Amino acid sequence: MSINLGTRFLGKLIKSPIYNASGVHCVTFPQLDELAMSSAGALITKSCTVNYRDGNPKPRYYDMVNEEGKQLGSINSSGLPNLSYKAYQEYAHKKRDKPLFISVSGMNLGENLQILGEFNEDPYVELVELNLSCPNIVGKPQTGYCFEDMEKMLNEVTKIYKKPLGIKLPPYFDMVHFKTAAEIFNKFQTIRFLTCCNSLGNGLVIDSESESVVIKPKNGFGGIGGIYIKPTALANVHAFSKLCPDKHIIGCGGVQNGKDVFEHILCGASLVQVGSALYREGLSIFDRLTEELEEIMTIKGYETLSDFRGKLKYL
Ligand code: OXC
Repeated sequence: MSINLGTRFLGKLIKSPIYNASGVHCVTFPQLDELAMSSAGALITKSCTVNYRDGNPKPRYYDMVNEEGKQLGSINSSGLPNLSYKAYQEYAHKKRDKPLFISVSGMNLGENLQILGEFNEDPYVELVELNLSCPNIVGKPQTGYCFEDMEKMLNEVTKIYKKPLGIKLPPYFDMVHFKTAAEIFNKFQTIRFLTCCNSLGNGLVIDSESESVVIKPKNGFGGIGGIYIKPTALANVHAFSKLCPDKHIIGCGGVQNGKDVFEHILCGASLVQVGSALYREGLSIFDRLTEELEEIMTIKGYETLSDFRGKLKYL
């Protein structure tokens, strides 16, 4: 039996569905080069703004692990440290043998219009994920949680950005919110993919021994990732795959092993991103996840991802 992990995604053949989540190992050019050389099927940059940003004060990332050293999850409040959109645009001009997504998170509508206006004219920029869900900018709400603002934003950006566009969504928790958000996305034909989902915003992790928070920004509040978020991520992947059948869904949240990748695809994901676990384990995680996914497919007798993609059974 021969297993093929390839996926057709917006006219491209992506050899493996597994790659990094924006934010992990993707700020600097050497980090991006390492992703390009790894067995990830694609790579995505850190969300970019008009200007270079240092991000929030450190410590701003903390890994939660159990007594056996197994990762439970993470909390971060990075605050969009990035090299600026011009830098990632320059990176897009470099030769590489796998697709590059550029994540964009302008500080306001004007910044998103400036960045996407320039990207629209550059044939080297092919795949853009517009991040409407960063929870860590002091004083700024997550656009994805205000449907009116989100629709306005999408109306404006799709007027100037004519290429296929993806949106990175915050996690939603209410059936009515899934439906309302999906109705907005379905109004825009150029929105071709939805990434479900960003971290669980504004959690609080504390250390009872020191009686303290564990990250510095926002008095310890930050986005939660890892195992804690997997059921929420799967719910968002599955809900939007049903409600937006013409769009690709990219799964993100709680991926630590091949079974997690399998489950995201079973719920309808075309591609699957890895965040917290990549941060902890490093780039070799892509080899491990690939092997583990192939092993599950072999046992189940699946040769391609479409043999099981979206085929979740109900009771
Ligand atoms: N989600 C984001 O979109 N951005 C980062 N953290 C997060 O959880 C950040 O840069 O703070």
